[in-house]
Amino acid sequence: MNQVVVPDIGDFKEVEVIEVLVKPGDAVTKEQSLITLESDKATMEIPSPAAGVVKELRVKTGDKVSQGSPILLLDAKEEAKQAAAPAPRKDEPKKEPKREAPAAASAGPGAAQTVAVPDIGDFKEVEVIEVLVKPGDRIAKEQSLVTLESDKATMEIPSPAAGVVKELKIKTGDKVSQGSAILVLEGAEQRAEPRPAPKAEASKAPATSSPAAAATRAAPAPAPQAPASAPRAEPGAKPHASPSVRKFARELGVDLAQVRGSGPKGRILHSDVQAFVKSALARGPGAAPAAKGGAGGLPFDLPAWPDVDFAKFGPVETKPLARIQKLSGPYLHRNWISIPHVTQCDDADITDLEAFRKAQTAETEKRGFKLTMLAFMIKACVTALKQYPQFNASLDKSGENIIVKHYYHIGVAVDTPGGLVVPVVRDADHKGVFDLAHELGDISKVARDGKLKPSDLQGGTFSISSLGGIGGTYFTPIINAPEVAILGVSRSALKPVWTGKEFAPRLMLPLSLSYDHRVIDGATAARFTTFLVSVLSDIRKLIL
Ligand code: CAO
Repeated sequence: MNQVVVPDIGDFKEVEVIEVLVKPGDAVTKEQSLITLESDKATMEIPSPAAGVVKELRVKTGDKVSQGSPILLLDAKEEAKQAAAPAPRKDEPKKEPKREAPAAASAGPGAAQTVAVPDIGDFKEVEVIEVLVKPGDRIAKEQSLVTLESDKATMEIPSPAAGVVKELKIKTGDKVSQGSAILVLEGAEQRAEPRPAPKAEASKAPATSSPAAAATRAAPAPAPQAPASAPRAEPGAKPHASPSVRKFARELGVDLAQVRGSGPKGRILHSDVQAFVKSALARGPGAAPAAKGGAGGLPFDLPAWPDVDFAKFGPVETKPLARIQKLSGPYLHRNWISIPHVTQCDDADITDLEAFRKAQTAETEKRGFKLTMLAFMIKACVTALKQYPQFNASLDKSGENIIVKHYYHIGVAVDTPGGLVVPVVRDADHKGVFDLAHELGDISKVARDGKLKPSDLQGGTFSISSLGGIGGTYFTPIINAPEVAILGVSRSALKPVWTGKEFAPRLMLPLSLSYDHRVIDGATAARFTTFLVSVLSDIRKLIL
């Protein structure tokens, strides 16, 4: 069992633990980050000196640690132990001489001096991720000049003196090592003073008290430390995140400036980046890379969702969404935002159909079910789908082919106390209007009782959403992907209709057909609704 301790972290003492990245029972690999430390100039992840299993944590978030402070107990793997013993740190001899602050090439007040990268421990060829000053800037001593980042540490390099930036010698993306020139500083008021060297024994200190640990590199000795009061180059402008979180964000293309940090002092945690990506995906393809076959990205970022404290304006109450709303919300949102919807509206003259339906009601009531308009709608839709098969289809995953289905499973939106559900009436083309009415009655009861099985909701080829029993005229139903169209049915009303000779009172049924414009052209949609209207207006066509 090895006790892993904080290795040589240069001049840093009493540095805050801002994240503990492992927990007891975790199997860790060699070099895996264990904790993140942060001072005002550097963020460092302390890597594991060996592979093994975490037995016990010896630190928690908020603790202050220095070199030698225990981090955790590690049950190191055998091979790690063997690899361990001899090697002292590679740069050990180099660390013996006194470490100096960023070097000044020339001395004397007022003279121009070249500021170079100071001793940054083991790090070589470290990427410049931000240049925090520009030529002409008047800077204070200890003001941060550039930010360097490796996969384990982010470091800001402070200015060794006050002065005016004459010339930059590096740019973002450059790779630098100790001694690389950063900039030329003019009118420097004082020469940089040598910084105290790390104690000789400090540079030899193993990262753990076990031999295994000695083999691993210590965490970087970060840039010379500024006093706590030192001004930051751009106060508050830089998002606070550890190197691994920055790397994670970079891999996902996330701009950390847009991420809200939930860690101490607003620090952005791994989970914050995950939550940001999740919400960006839920917001749709404009906010995150689109899935293949999706609508593609927008050329701009959507603004963040407003975070309003409503209680400031009046009394409020917070209630959770219903379970079905929580489940279906993201799908509705995805469908709405990723399918280019167009809604084609029309009115069907159902005067004769309604008379026929009413004439049958006595008979069907005797048989124990209600003959609703919806049963006729299903029948009429199947007839129209057969005439226009592209409405009974889906786009394949590539988005390049249409899969036309030769079965007719019609989804029917049902309003239940728990939320909206869409059970599917299977093989509607093989069923008569009475059968459909019977089945509709049964399935909407099962839905309202919350007893639908997952299979009752699957396999739909086209959907109908009827608000006719409630009211309203037209609306825009959301396509139930991967279907490509949905018919909205509103409340019928008696309207004066011109017959060619006179206005006659006719019962008109408002229809709203939403269709996926990637698959269906506007002209085809208008033909579909015109055909549907003609079928509903002349019930003889239903049996054709
Ligand atoms: N025009 C005029 N009256 C209509 C009508 C229409 N288009 N459709 C139904 N009605 C009448 C019925 O005749 C019935 O009248 P009576 O009580 O006098 O017989 C009454 O409205 C209620 O009908 P219903 O709702 O019981 O039956 P239905 O077959 O029309 O609908 C169902 C069944 C399950 C679709 C329906 O109950 C329902 O849940 N609708 C809501 C669907 C929904 O929420 N869609 C929105 C999706 S988008 O959020």
